[in-house]
Amino acid sequence: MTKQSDDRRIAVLSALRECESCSGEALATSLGVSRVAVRKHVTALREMGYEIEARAGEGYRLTSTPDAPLPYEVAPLMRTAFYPRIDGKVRTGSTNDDARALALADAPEGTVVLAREQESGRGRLGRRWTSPAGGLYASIVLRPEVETPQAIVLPLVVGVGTALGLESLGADVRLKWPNDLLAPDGRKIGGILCEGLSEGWRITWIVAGIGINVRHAPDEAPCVCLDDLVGRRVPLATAAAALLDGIAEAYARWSRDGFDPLRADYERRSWLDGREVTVSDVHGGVLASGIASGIDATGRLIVETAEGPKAMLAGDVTLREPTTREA
Ligand code: BT5
Repeated sequence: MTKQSDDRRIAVLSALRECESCSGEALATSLGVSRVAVRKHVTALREMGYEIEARAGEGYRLTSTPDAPLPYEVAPLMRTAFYPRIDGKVRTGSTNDDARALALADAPEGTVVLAREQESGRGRLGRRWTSPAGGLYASIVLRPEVETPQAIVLPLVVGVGTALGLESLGADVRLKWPNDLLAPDGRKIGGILCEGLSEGWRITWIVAGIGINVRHAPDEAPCVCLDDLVGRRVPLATAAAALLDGIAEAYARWSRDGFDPLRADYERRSWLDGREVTVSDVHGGVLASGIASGIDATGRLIVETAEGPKAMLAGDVTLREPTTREA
């Protein structure tokens, strides 16, 4: 859709918000478009989930706005100007797949895909991300100007940004290296999945995907939802705007100053520090066992093992305590 057409759709929506009942003709005249164009915009808005009644002789009436992270709801709530394009859907397969397709089609940095339900949401290593309606699923196209190995820290940067966003809504969150968001009691509220393409030392694109349980806590390993954490119903558009603002802030700091200055922000929220952990590789092989003692300047997890400190670049972390939970 062109910018002009998008602006007209927003204008149709604003007009519908302001009048009890607007005739197609009045809308067409005030916006300077044909009645056919008005009808097309109304159809498109309905497809996005807006309920718009059309009565013969009376015109159009907006009867409900969906609780969904739709661009026309999210954009006015955002502080940042980082995101040039926001696509919002009620339902999709995986926002990471949608964002990847946009990245491959040269979408600029900051292009976002949002949804409130995913049919095939995924976690790391092909694991499933349960994505019922009422969650927030977001994927952002990033094109960081760093060498490929430096981007390994991106899930942590996005984690800090996500925490900033959820905290602005009143949630107390912790970060579990490398990509989990937890409540202080260890229940999982969200996760981050970064996928990308590089050419040698240059990153072509990275899609940062974030899944947050907002309305419901799915029937998974101990998990929690945002509404329960903050004790009120958070509209999905509000949650999306807060998330995107938080991530834009952390990403801008990382792009400018690198990870080191963000390290304190990560460690302050780190759920693992001081706990006995086992870090495993993709096949379940143990890479390190000991006490997690922090994150280094490049984002690696430091584990104090019997043989001395070990710095972990990647892996799954389980606790070696009675509350052991899978990542
Ligand atoms: C993650 O993987 O935690 C990353 C999840 C990223 C999801 C987002 S949603 C938007 C974007 N589009 C996608 O398709 N994906 C991204 P991992 O660390 O591998 O954790 C997966 C594990 O978390 C599963 O094996 C379950 O144990 C658990 N799990 C699944 N769904 C959950 C949920 N909704 N809430 C809490 N835990 C969940």
